[in-house]
Amino acid sequence: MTMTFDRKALSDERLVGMYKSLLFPRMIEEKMLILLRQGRISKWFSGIGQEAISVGATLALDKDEWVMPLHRNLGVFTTRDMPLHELFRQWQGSQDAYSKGRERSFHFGSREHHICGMISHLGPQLAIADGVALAHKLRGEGKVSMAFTGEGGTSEGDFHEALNVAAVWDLPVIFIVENNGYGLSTPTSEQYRCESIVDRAKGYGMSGVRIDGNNLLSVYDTVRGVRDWCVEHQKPFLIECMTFRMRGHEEASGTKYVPPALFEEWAKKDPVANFEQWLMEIEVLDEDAVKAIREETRLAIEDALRQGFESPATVAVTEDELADVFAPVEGADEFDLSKLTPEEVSIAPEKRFIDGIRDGLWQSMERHPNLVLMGQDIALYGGAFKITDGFVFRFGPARVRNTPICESAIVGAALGLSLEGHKAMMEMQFADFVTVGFNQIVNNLAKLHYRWGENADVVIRMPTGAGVGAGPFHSQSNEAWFTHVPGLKIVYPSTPADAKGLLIAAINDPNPVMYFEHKALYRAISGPIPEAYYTVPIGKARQVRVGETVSIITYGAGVHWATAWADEHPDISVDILDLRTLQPLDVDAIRESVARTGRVLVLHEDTLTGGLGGEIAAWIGEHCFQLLDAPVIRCASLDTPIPFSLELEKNFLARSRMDATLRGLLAY
Ligand SMILES: Cc1ncc(C[n+]2csc(CCOP(=O)(O)OP(=O)(O)O)c2C)c(N)n1
Repeated sequence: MTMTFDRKALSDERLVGMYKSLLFPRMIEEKMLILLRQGRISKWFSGIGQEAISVGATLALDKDEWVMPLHRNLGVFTTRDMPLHELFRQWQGSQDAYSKGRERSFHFGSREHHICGMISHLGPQLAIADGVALAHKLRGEGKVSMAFTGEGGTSEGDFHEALNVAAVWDLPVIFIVENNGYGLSTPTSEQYRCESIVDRAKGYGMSGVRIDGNNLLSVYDTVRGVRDWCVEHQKPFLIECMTFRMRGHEEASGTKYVPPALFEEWAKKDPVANFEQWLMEIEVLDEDAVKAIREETRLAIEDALRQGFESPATVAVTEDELADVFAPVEGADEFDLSKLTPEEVSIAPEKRFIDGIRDGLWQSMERHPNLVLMGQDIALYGGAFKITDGFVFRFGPARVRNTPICESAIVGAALGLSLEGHKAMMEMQFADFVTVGFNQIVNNLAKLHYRWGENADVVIRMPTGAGVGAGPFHSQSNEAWFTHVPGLKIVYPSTPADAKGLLIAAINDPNPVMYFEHKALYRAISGPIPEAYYTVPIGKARQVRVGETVSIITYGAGVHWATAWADEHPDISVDILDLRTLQPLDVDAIRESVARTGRVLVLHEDTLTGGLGGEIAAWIGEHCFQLLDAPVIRCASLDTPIPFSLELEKNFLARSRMDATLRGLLAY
């Protein structure tokens, strides 16, 4: 035997229970390999040889502590007692499985089991654990969260961001690195230069330890001790578990690149065989008992498999597919502005656009004690645009949180907060910087509900747009990057009152909402803002003017350009529609506007090609063709990056071509 075990105070019964937990995923996997060869399941990422990590670590946590597993962590799912027949259904893509056939293998989670499903991108899992741990910390609960990564995944920026945030915020998170020697075919020598990954813990101001990942009792004892330490000291911890991947990256990809001697060496360290042998040596089990346990496990697997394969055939129902993209919104119209009494509206003082955002955020913080704000410099400094100035004094630094410069981790943390029943608002310092948080938004937040029914109660505020000579990286309009992604709601107010009401509605909505706020409007636009707490419904456009000659369908700064143009041309009857929400679009309002005029200009500050205007024009072409007297015309900004010089920027912006474009449309 190559391994030594220290049972400490574990009873015989407990040791046998742990053996069963370890054996179960191994025997399931052995069965899966047979099924794979028979073509009864598709892809399989094997964790054979690594089971002691998943099983030991999960056994060490309380059952209501969230785990963020990856593709080789079957042992997490089985140790959390997820019914095996339901797991089989998941792997077959059955409609009655956890992800209703929409996700593969381990890309799903279960709130009941406190398991958060991975996305393929690996690293994003880590920051979700930060958010969960933050929720525990805010509520003073003695709980941890635990996230897994392979050594390959530690090369991702997400690893750095998540560990750094956990350290800076003193979050009780356990980060487990399963160092199995290879990331697909890439050996550790081509993955990192440090001697061991745990050395990095020091760089984060974090404690860490490297252990034998094949020794079940080492893993269990270490993680249990670390768990208690994290709870007591309110700090994160890094554990590097040394192990080996005994099969290919996935079953179809082979192992040619692995020297055969390594397999021989690690076969001797097999976690199941060693533990089993030791239990026999110390006479907790004998050969008959082992045989009986194996037979009992085999029968349980066969039975679950039979049940799993009894699943009815998948029937695609388009309405159901579409309905699951978003979580249902309850009580959406409870505080609808249109229901305010005239007195409430009439006492509305004249305020700036920025005040609308600020008031909406302030009242939401009062209304939702579980709402947490996160962003760079948003606390004492009040944010780059001073929207949260003073918030920290009223709501405290726990709920108004400065963040390190790490957009991806903060979006991930927002999702983690949501898993634990919080609402989260993240302020992008500039909408341009969303690029470094893009993956978390479009792949994690957006797809979550459709994939496994969880909701991401997150609002991301996006200070956007040009007009202030700020150049290519502080002026972009990037809403179209997100309108294309199913699962995100996109709001874009243009008036102070809408800014407040739409922000409150976004925060009340349990789905991820991107809230675009045009920086050039912050202090340039004023209007009445009712003092009351109210919402402007998401998905409803605003008829700015009713006209007969030409429709201008627009949003954001475009609304003000259109209004100014109409004021300058009192002889032309202009119909102006402010979309307010870009996803979902208020197609009824669009149709009504087209019906009134028969001539449509779609106007936006975003660049032309691939902008939302193309989508609106296509929709009008498909649905309102007979109402049109002229082709739908788009007026958008130039297909170039946004230049810095004010002259160049003016030329870039759609507004500079608006007059000529409208004249062309009217003359058609
Ligand atoms: C962002 C991203 N890049 C590449 C991949 C493809 N890929 C999937 S798993 C994997 C190897 C991961 O290695 P490691 O983190 O060591 O985990 P292991 O598979 O060894 O358990 C790669 C390259 C991916 N899923 N996501």
